[in-house]
Amino acid sequence: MTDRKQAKRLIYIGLPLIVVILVGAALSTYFWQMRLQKPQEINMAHHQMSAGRTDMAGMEHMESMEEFSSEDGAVSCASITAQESSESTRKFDLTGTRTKLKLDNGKTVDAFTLNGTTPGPELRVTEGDRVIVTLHNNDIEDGITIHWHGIEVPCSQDGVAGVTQDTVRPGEQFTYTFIATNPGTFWYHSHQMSSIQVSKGLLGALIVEPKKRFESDTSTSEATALYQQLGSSMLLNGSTRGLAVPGKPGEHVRLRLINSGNETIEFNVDGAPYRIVAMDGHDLHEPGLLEGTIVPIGAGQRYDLLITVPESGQVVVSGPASMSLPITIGSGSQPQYSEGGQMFSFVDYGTPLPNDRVLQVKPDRHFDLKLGQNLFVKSINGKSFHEIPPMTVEEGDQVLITVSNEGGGDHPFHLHGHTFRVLSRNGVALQGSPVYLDTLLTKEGETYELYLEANNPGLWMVHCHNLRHASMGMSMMLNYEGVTAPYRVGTKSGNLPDL
Ligand SMILES: [Cu+2]
Repeated sequence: MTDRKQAKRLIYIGLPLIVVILVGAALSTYFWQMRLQKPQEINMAHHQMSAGRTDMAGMEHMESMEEFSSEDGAVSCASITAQESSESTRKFDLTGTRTKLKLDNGKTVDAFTLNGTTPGPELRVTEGDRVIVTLHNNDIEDGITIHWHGIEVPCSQDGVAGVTQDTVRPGEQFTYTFIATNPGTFWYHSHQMSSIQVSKGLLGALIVEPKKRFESDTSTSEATALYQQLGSSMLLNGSTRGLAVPGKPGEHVRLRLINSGNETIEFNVDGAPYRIVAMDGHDLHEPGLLEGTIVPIGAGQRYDLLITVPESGQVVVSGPASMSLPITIGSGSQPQYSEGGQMFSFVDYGTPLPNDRVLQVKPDRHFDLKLGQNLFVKSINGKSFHEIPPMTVEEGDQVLITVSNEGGGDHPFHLHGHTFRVLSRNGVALQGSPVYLDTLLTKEGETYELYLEANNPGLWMVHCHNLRHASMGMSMMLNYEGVTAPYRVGTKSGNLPDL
């Protein structure tokens, strides 16, 4: 046989073989993912036991596994509720409904609304208030829940289907009670089939006003700007047309930017220098003036900007040109649009606190989380969904978590029930203001060290807030020893928090 003939034969036999192998591998991965994503029944408090795994990331206290397997003295998440308080009570009702929604650009979308709109109503309370929200489900078949993103609620009020409650079926209701302990910009959204239900509209802003204003807070007015992806449309406060914020020259406007979508949004601010006064609802210490700096806000994150309306005209805050949802503050002439600029970094923004006790803390437990991807799944330490062993802690632990983004795009790392402190980025300690977050935007190749105090016993989800990534496997648990889950995730209960 000539070489040519041989080569031809190789192609005829080899090529189809390779295609068959590749298709086979793809399909089996796909079905593996489906199986993982839709298990029949999983106990999120115990899943490392049923999986027979003890190879917890960085876990040094193996003896605790045995403790954990016995239920003696165990506490149910359902019994961990809000403390009594004499503070004032604020009550709200939210009703979820399926609808065909007509947007102000003429498009009609299949949406889920809360009280008839998406976003749902902005809930505004005061620091210390006892907040009572009754969620009703009109006709959303898969059931719905509400998670209070960034609020340190008691376990039973966290709104995660199959972990802290059952999904609320059509005709049913569920009442959430929590104390709004920390003033700031927060939001709420469904945590049943979150990647579907959030993109269909089950979300809204939650603003906790401070009881007493800090002297450093010089704002004279404020506005909320909630960005969301609804179907193929990008909305700002429910509109496709941008937002006009009134403001007289010299006024200090606190602009609460909320990114409820799945992608990072990079904001330009033109027309005046500004300060970033808070991130994820936590004020920064002595934030400096910024100009020509791009502000990247990851999915789930909130940034509060303080902008002084200039004498001559407007300030324009805008995302990428393709999004075309500008916020204009003040009247008068439009500023020139500046493209490019330096990316904002919190590593050296603001000033450190004089006596920062967190820097003296010696962590009791250390976890190492590598966010990445393999074939069709997004993974943490190479595993996906409930195959990822949980981080297990005890109340009172000082916990250090190292998070690395090893690929697959931006991963906004979100932790329920806690606020964490960012200690370092790529091995460099933060030099400016302390930064406390509930959602950390990680870019490919970055490594962060986070510190948290285990002070809120419960079962807490930890996941990427690109909810599509969460639905593809980048979702795990931070569990307290001795806390049990009375609910189950899976097709049997219909509780599918991250689908
Ligand atoms: Cu991600």
